[in-house]
Amino acid sequence: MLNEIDLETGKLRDIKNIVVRRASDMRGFFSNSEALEKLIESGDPIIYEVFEWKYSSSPGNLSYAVTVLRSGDVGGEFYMTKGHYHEKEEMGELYICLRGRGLLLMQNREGDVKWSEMKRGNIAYVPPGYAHRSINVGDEEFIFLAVYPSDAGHNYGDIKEKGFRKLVMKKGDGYEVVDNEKY
Ligand code: PAN
Ligand code: ZN
Repeated sequence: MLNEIDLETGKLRDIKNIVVRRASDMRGFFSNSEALEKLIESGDPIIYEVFEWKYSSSPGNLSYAVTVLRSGDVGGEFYMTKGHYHEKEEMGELYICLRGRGLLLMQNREGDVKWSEMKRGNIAYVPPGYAHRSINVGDEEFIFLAVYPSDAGHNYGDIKEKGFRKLVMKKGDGYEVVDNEKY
């Protein structure tokens, strides 16, 4: 029940599950698929890793996970997580940033879209009904802790099909949030 996190690196002492997402796992998620294929051919780098702790999946329980999102871009679109709605859409989530600079992009089925800038110490709330994706807009790893109901589940299908309403692109030393023409 008691765990320990290194607040500098996000490293958890006890981990129940690790998910590694390489470029080849991200087909369908980045807008420039040609650039993604090139990246896959040039060594298929890790885009992000998720280190999860869970007590039980039964209703009423909470789980948490540290995500380590690498720095980079695919055809100008910053490295990001796949993003998902929760299978149980009425379930929200809490994000706490430990390191780096990121954005948390959120949208709901009614067409509302919003994003929060994330830096060390920021706490962002994902309300029920909002799909969420993290984007690394900095030049070091973006690391955050997420806390969510254990039975929330992940629905990636809708995002893979249509994406988010907005893309986060490189612009000079910073970023810009632009409309996703394919949405
Ligand atoms: C997070 C995410 C994690 C990876 O723990 O699952 O950052 O992102 P994807 O699941 O979109 O690949 C979370 O939101 N859990 O509910
Ligand atoms: Zn989630």
